[in-house]
Formats: sequence, C-alpha cells, structure tokens
Amino acid sequence: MAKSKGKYRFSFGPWNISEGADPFGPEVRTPIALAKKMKIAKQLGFDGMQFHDDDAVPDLDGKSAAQIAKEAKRVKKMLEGEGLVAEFVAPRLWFAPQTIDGGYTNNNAKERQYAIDRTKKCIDIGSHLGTSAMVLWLAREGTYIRESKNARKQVLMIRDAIDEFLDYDPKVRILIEPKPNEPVDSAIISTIGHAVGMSYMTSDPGRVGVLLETAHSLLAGLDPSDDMGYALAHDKLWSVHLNDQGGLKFDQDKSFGSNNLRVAFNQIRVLEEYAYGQTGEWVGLDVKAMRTQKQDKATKHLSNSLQTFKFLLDKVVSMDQKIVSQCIAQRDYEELDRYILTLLMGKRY
Ligand code: XLS
Ligand code: MG
Repeated sequence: MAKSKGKYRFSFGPWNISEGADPFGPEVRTPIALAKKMKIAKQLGFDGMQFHDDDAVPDLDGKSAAQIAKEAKRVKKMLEGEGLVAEFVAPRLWFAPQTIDGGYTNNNAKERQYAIDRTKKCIDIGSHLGTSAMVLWLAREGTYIRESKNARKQVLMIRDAIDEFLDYDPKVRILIEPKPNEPVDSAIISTIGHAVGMSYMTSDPGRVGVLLETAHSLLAGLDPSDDMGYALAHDKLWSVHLNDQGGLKFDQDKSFGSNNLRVAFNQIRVLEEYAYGQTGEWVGLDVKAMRTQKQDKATKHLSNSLQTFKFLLDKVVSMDQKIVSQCIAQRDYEELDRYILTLLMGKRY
C-alpha cells in the first residue's frame, strides 16, 4: 500500500471558529479576529487556511479592484507572517440580496450577472492570496419549488458560468463542493457524481475537480469513502472537508469521527491507499464547535478532529494486509468485519 503518512497538510476556514449562532438563537461567543485565527491555526498544527472571498476582503461588493488587491495582499502578508498559505478562496454566493434566488441559476438576469461578477472578484482575490484554487459551494443553485426552475437549463447555466471563469483566468482551478440540500430544498449539483459529471461538460475538464465534504455525502445517504473512491477514479479529488454528521438532519459539521468512527476510518483508508495529498491536495476540517462550548475552549473541535485523523491514520497504517487479503480470498467478510472492529477498539486480534 502506498504510504502517504506524514505528508498530509491540514487547513480550515475562519468560519470554523464561529460564534455559535443557529437558526433559533443568536451568537453565544464573541468574534475572534482573522489575525488571531491564523495564530490559532498555526498553534494547533495546521498548515493553511481556506477563505470565503469576503473573509479576506470584507464588504467586497462596494470596493474597487485596486482596494480589493490591496486588502487581499495584506492578508497574504499576514499568512506569510504565521508561516501559513491559502488553500482556496470560495465566493460567498448565498448571502447578498441578489442571490436570494440563486447565483448562476437565478431567474433574474441582473442577479445572475452579480453572481458572475462576484465570482470573478473571488478569482482575483485567490491570485492575490497566492492560490489558483477556487471552491464553488453551489449553495442556492437549486430550488425550493420544482416548477420555478428548469433542471436541464440550470445545469447548462452552471456549465456556462464555469466556462466563463475558466476563460477569465487561465490559471484558475475550480473545485465543485456538492451538497444535496440546505439552504435550498434540492440542489441541482447534489452529489460528487453530479459534480464530476459537470466537470466533463466544461471547456477545460482538466481544471475542474471536486471537494468532498463528509457530511454532504452522508446527507445524500451515501458513504463518503465511496464518494472519495469515485472522485479518485476520475483523478478529481482535489480537496476534502472532513467532519461528521448524525444522520439526515441539518448540516451539523460535527468533529471528524465523533459520530461514526468506522466511517471516518474508511475515509482515511481510501485517502491513504491512493496516496492522497502527495500531489499537494489538502485535508480540510470543516467542523464547528458545539453551541454549548465556552469562549476560551471553542477550538477543541479543530484540535480533536486533527488528533482523530492522526490516530485513525495510525490504525490504517497498522492494518494487517495479510489478514485482510486472507479474509477476502476466503470470502469470510464476517471475519474481516471482526478484524476491523477489533483493530478500531484497540484489542488484540
Ligand atoms: C457549507 C460549506 C462551506 C464551504 C465553503 O456547508 O461546506 O463551508 O466548504 O464555501
Ligand atoms: Mg465544506
């Protein structure tokens, strides 16, 4: 088995240290400045940070290209000062009044244009931050009501938008992050299969890949490690957002492995088997602290997730391949099941 142990690079985004608001209650912790979040990232053993466009350049809609460049370059300096790099930038296309009915698939031409222009600004921010990777979480590209949008047309609108971005910057690489639901009832690019399919429809499939988030696969009723395998078979797994999820509920962003250790183990097993990370792919931890967590202890979800990753990596690496192969050869999957559970429980087999 190819071993990429020790080669993994870890990242998270400023939104992963949050104030704890949910749809039913306000913030319960005070905001932490970006500079402090970078320090925390370094202290906790992370190598990079992810950004939404306005994490790097707040209120960017009202700013000129020169102002955007100046502020983004300042953030790059801050990163450098901490010995960090930017993994990607993602346009926040779900917040502004213009994106209430979606971005690239909005039924209003002017509002669609806003989404396109905003994304181009995001691409510029990425190059100022020193990353060519742009993540597209297509949050509102879908509908609450089937009859309001034409599904076939929406797919082509997303393709056309991506083509425009590929054309706008010949260096940009686009990572589609699919999610089946939330905030819209049904998303048009809802799974990794949809995202990979979309990549082949674009003008330059070699520059369009995917970011897989554990919880988003689980919310589609799928196994994240199988989804990883699917994207890996297409050489399109360019980033991951590891976290966890307690069944088909709202997007919980629980600490990695906290709900289902075996599902977490299998994700690392697949990544490790295919030497993920050896060509620069990152391991992002898209986790959130519980709302109950107090101010001074609200980064444990990050350190815990990182530690769980490392502990599970040890399990993956110490798996006895002979036992696994024997069980497979004998079609004794009950025995294989026992072996894996024994390994995970840290008992003698
Ligand atoms: C939200 C998404 C978001 C992306 C970046 O559910 O996971 O955090 O990762 O836009
Ligand atoms: Mg994510």
